[in-house]
Amino acid sequence: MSTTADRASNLDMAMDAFRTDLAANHLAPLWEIMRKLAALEPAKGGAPMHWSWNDLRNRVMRAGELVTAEEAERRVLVLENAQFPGEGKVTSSLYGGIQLLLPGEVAPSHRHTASALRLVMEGGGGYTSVDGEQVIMSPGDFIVTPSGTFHDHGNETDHPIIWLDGLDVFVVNLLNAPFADTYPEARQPITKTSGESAALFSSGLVPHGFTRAQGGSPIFCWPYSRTRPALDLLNKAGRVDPALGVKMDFIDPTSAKSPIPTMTASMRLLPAGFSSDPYRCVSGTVMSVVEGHGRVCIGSQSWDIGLNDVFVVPSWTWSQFEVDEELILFGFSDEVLQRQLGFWREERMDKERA
Ligand code: 1HN
Repeated sequence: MSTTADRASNLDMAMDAFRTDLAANHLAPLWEIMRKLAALEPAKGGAPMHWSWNDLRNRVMRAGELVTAEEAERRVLVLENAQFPGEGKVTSSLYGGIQLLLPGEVAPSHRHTASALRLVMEGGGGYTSVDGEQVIMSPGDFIVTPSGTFHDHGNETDHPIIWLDGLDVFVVNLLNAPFADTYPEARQPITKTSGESAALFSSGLVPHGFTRAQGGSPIFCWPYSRTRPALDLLNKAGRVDPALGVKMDFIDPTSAKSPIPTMTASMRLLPAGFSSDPYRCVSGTVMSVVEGHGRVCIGSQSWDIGLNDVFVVPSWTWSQFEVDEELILFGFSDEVLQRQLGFWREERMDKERA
């Protein structure tokens, strides 16, 4: 006579055999992996991260002694989230890196499906050429190279130029849509005057009869000399969100949308003495300090933050800021993509209740 225990062990053995048979036939029982596929809430957004500018700068300058921009194609130290070693991911969906161009160097022209955004961290006067126009870089400037546009970078100054890159390569690769090629020469031909795209599309004017067609942003640079006074004025006007401070998103003025369809980039001002309400959202965010000094708490970790430090607030992780000296923070995330897909969620904690 079979006992309950016998029946249970027979069932276990049958299930083991079934599992083996399924695996051999490229099938799997959903009931054993369902929660992995449809988690109760985000848990794999990466770890909170912080890199100090001193460490980043020293190491990227060391890379400058060991490899040229031309040899490397792009001389970049990839920001790797500790939860994704070896994957080149700064968050679960985004790529981030620190790029160096030494005096006289050119990073040769190429194009790819992935879009790139940049925040200039150190050294004015270098350029990125996009779509036949040299875009001059100054610290704090936000610059984009839309999907499929040839782009090369050059430094004809006497000082190093360093910037933060963000790319949507993992989104492109998830969809298995990557294409890339190189321009036959290191520099693409310059067919436009520097500032031409800004004058055409970014001064509250558009060429007579212009209508927005498909395609990427027609402007490539959002100068800090315009961003900074706007944040200042809005701060003085009292437009300070208790969690986010004065937060403004970069847009393509001809579409009022993010200049890159997969990534949102923002600049925010947190006033001196500000203590933010804790905030979390589903978009893991890479941030860097453009000015000022303070402290950030991300999940259970906390760091002092100062000029050009880079840190990561992972998806659905609480962050909170304490400000000593008025902070200007740059950030980029996949927010626009998640909003478009209907996935967007955010949550604020009222400090009075926290
Ligand atoms: C790229 O083209 C640049 O153009 C930087 O500066 C980083 C990372 C992966 C793929 C392409 C650039 C990149 C990249």
